Amino acid sequence: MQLPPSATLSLERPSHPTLQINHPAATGSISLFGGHVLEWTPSGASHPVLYMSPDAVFAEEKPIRGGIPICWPWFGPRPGFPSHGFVRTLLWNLAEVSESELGVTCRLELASDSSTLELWPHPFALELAVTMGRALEVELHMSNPGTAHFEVTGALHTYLCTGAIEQTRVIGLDGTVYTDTIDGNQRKIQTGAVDFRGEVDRIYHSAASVRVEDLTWNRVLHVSKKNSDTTVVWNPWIEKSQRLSDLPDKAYHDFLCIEAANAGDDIVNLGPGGEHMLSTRVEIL
Ligand code: TA6
Repeated sequence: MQLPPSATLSLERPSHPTLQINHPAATGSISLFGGHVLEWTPSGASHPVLYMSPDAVFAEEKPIRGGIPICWPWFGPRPGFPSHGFVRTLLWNLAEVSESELGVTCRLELASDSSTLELWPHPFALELAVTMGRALEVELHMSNPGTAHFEVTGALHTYLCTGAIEQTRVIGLDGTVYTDTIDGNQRKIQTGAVDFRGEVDRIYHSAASVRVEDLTWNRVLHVSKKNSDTTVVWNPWIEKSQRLSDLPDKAYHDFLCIEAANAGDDIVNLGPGGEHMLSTRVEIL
């Protein structure tokens, strides 16, 4: 495939062919393994926007800890099956890379095959469209080429860098009902900004965009989305950071996840020929 001047394909990790983007508007990288946006930093930014664990494992079968994992065709744990589905540990095809003065757009594709049908008995076709420029836009297009309907949940599980989680808060969810997955899945109502004084793992029932205010780096991120009625906010805090082998013990301090999701009862039902697009957009204000 002919790549534009701002894109190169690195085979430094043979199992994870990686598109390196170096454009006047932004730098970044996308792994074909997992269809996984690894890095994105707009020009002039003082710090990267996406967090990547220094202990992330780049091996087949292992999800990458950081960037934007694609959770599909289910969000969350499923006994006997991989957590967050299986597409984040499959090799996607690079379909197209184009660039303009505004940035670079990459399209990756993944379709069902005999191995996926053993895991999940439905034909599917996915396309991931990633645009890296002054903003980061990620669209997951999903379609049902089969003859029977299917239901999916999923998320664009975005890891965002912070200068200090204790000095970071999320604005835009005040008054929103959320499911607190670390407190018996109780439904609660958010009061004011979301701040972090312990593990946070919540499914907010909201279609709204949010602002992530980072007082340490004096930076505000705007995170918006389309076709998503649930936003997952996660920080593992101390104990879970220590428990996750692909996260340094103190990594909780350095990131939070703001995930554009179709999770919980925000289920997507696709009939034969049906399509759905879930997207997220991140920008430094
Ligand atoms: O982001 C919410 C969540 O479901 C958390 O419960 C935590 O498990 C996180 O995803 C990471 O999941 P992973 O399977 O990537 O370790």
